[in-house]
Amino acid sequence: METSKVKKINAKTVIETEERYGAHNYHPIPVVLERGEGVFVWDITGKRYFDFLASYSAVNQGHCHPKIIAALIEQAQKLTLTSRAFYNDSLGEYEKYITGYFGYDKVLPMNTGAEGVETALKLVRKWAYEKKGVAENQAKIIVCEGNFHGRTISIISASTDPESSGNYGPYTPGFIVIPYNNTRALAEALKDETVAAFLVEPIQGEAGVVVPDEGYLFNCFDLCKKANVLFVADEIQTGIARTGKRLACDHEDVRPDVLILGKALSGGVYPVSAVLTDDEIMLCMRPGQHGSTYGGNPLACRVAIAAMNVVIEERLAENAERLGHILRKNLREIKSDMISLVRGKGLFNALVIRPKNGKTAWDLCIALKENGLLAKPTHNDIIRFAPPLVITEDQLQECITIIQKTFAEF
Ligand code: IF1
Repeated sequence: METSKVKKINAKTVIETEERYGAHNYHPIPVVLERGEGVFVWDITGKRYFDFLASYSAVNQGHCHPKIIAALIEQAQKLTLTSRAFYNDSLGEYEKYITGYFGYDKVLPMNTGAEGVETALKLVRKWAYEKKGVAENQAKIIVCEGNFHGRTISIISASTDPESSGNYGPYTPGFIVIPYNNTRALAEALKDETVAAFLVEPIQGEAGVVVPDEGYLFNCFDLCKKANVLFVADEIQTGIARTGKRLACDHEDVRPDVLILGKALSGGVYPVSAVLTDDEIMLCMRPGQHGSTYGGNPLACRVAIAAMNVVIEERLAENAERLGHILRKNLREIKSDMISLVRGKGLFNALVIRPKNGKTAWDLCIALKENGLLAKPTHNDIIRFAPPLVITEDQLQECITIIQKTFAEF
């Protein structure tokens, strides 16, 4: 019998092929992965790594979780896409499940996080004109310095990062930018009666896991309520147990008027995002006024239900809360003049790195990779540490040892 010729590729060939035929919109850590399971990934040489990025918190449930993969396979053999021109037997069940899980009247299903954010931007504008009475085309949306909400033209129009927005103009108008973690600045901006909403990350991810002061979210929500402005939480990265609670807003008992989810909503198996809100806002969109070919497809629905069940069954929020304290305590005990700050909540953490002898966060990530742990810097000097939430205490201890060893090498 013909044995399958397993053509062993090598990393150099893979990287060169991407270089030649792919857009250069990323600068990946030089490792070529071929398999993932739980907290582990393996490269094409068979070397095993702890994944301390978890695909930017999309793989909270661990790589290739068997229950999520089983749901994918079962549905994939039945019906993957109907478009919304017709009903199907999965969407209603998913809508009931996810609105019950997060406590909202309705959900608008989309695919990527950016599409979820764009949908929320459209919703709050429509609400402003049709419910709040803002004059047509005058609605404003307040955002924070250092925000990251995605890569579309309207979303980068709100960005303060030149790398995200440079040379992509002309930009979508109607955004007011205020400092993050500053309720006085929000109070001032809310004096503008044309403001529809305040869009905020409960913890700023791309900015480097910037955790605001205790009470910030609660105070912002209260100010918005008094100003008849919608509080919109982008929990695409902070949500779904990552910070040690169901949502990061839960730490302050804040119920966002509009909740945006993505990433781990599908456990890294399939693009699924969602906007959840109540009827007064959601029903401003009527048939034909928004949509998406793949939004709410049966495959996405079955995968998302399975992924969210795993979060509950495996108590991922509790695990993230408990292990996050252990991780930050140990990171803070590392004696290294390259670590200027450790911050985070749950298993959403970051190190702020002080370069030394020309060595940077990037060099540390290369050394971590050599020692069997994958992480990636953001903004040159910050290393995000965000493993899958299924990590055990023993595995975390192994990772802490790797991190300690790596800093000792510098
Ligand atoms: C990249 C960052 C993280 C997000 C929040 C919306 C989106 C994201 C809070 C959009 C996406 C991803 C995008 C990816 C890298 C990663 C990232 F560094 F870009 F900012 F995680 F911090 N809101 N974040 O974090 O969701 O459309 O990507 O599904 O663009 O490089 P998406």
